Amino acid sequence: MRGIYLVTDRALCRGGTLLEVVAQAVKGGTACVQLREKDLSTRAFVEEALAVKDILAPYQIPLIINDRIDVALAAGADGIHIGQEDMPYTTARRLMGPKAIIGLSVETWADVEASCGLDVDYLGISPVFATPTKTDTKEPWGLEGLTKIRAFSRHSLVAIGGISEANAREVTEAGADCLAVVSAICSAEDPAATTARLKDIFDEALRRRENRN
Ligand code: TZP
Ligand code: MG
Repeated sequence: MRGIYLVTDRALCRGGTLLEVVAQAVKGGTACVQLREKDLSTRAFVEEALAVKDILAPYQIPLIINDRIDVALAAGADGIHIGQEDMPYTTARRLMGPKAIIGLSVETWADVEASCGLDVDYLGISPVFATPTKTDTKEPWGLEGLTKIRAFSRHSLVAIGGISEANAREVTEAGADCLAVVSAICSAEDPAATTARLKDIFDEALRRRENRN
């Protein structure tokens, strides 16, 4: 999985409803969508996940559910994203099965080391930059931290936190396989155009990175 990774936040959706923002991000070329709902009822979350799955399925874009394995299973999502205080990885893998995509946030170097022996599908590098979208974060990794993790880890890296068109190139050059974005897409006036521009920046920077290596 490589490219732009939309993480939703319904409160930040300005250019339309959450479903409209997802559809726009698909039009713009997002590679993945994660539904992240902290306040929705279980029933509404499952309904939303099914509706988003209908939008993504024709394009084979994976649907990831943040934290809620019950919702992921109920909706037949492609995977889940877990943090350090969510379900332990091995339990999540047992519940989700061998084919599921499972992403794990790493917030400290100890988290990175502990992830070495896990067959997670990607690490969420959280946060790369400080962001008003999530304030209960640990110290941002910065580009230096991301570079260090890239050199150390065999896993795919999904960078998250404060990513926008202004820094997408350097985050990609530092080693991100995906740029996970909340506000830059959800709050954009034109989420499709913003996604497409982020994707262009990512693709170009990835080409450069691969030529360099
Ligand atoms: N996890 C770490 S930072 C973050 C999450 C969910 C929020 C990122 O939001 P934004 O608006 O892309 O900075
Ligand atoms: Mg979580």
